[in-house]
Amino acid sequence: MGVDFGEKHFDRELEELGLLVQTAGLEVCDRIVVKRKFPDSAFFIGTGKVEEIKALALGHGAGEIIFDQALSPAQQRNLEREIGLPVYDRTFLILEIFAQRARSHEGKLQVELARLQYLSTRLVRRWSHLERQRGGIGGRGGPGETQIELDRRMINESVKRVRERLSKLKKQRSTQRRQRQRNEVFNISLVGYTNAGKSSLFNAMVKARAYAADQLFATLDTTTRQLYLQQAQAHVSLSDTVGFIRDLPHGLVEAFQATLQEAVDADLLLHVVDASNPHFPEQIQEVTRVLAEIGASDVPMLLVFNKLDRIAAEQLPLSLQDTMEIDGRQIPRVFISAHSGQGIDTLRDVLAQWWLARRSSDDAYADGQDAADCEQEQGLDGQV
Ligand SMILES: Nc1nc2c(ncn2[C@@H]2O[C@H](COP(=O)(O)OP(=O)(O)OP(=O)(O)O)[C@@H](O)[C@H]2O)c(=O)[nH]1
Ligand SMILES: [Mg+2]
Repeated sequence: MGVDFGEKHFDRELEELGLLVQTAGLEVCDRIVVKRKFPDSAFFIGTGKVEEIKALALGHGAGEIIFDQALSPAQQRNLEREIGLPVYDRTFLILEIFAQRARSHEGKLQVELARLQYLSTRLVRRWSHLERQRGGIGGRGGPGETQIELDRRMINESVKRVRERLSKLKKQRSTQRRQRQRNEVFNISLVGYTNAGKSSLFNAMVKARAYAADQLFATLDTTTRQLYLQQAQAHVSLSDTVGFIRDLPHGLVEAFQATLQEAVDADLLLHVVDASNPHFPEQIQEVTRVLAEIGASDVPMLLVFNKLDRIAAEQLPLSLQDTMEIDGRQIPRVFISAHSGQGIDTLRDVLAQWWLARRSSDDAYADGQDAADCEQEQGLDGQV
């Protein structure tokens, strides 16, 4: 179910929502798109449409209704009551997928935290009918309210516990990261919209076998491998990370802070883009936005336009290496295909050049520091 509010980048075919649904292990039996000027406060859509959906769902024997947009707890509840089926929104679906996919201890904790937070915002109003039904009898604090209080407290306690465990893991992670920094290894992080081909590129570059699949959020945990740059005769570390998506639930961004921290601390971001996806400009914007949100806007970036093999001949770029402007910055760009391997050698060359330039600027900086220290010492000596 998609509601078109006339926004520029509305996904009319509900393609991405369909992929999310499949990734969650469900099947799409129908797709409905309606136009509205603004959301109805009670039902999000008009009541006529609600009836129509109800009839359609019955005809298909559908098990649930999923909205592409975020519903308020009240809208969700009203729709469920009218249609007689569970009604979910995109946020819930994304959380569900993350819960199914999480493998590592840390990943599971992060998802749990995000789900608890999502739940706690719904809880009060979910239970409000109880509050109204029974709460009035004995004045304030009827059974409904007590139930809410109890559930609330339980959730808050769980949130606290999970947070504590996560912060321990975060410390371990930062120790590992410091170790890498001490070893003076440059860190390169793959970032990008989900399904762009980050894991495929990772596998192609380091001959690893990270899970790559035509699913959204195939990767949830960070994997790091050594990457040898022949031209620079140096090793760097390359990390494959979780993908981003439009309207990434805020709770998830917060919960995945530790995983996303990898990007913030990287020396270079390889922003992988699915160049064959017609929505790629919006996807780039979304990734840039999340990077800003987590504080990674200042990390140097290289755009990697992937899936070159799927671009029609007449749309192929003139040059496989150029720059692209994002938010007023000229970002170097390389076109590749993680599948056919085209452009990967060029990417390696670009990385080696980056490494050499970075190394020499670091050396210059270090020399500068030495000189400054020297001067300072001399100055001090002079004073003494
Ligand atoms: N045609 C083509 N398909 C590709 C290419 N690179 C990746 N794919 C496909 O795109 C899909 C997603 O690839 P992944 O490597 O899992 O993408 P990802 O960015 O790691 O995705 P998430 O981990 O889900 O965020 C898979 O079906 C890949 O086989 C490419 O160069 N060409
Ligand atoms: Mg992946």
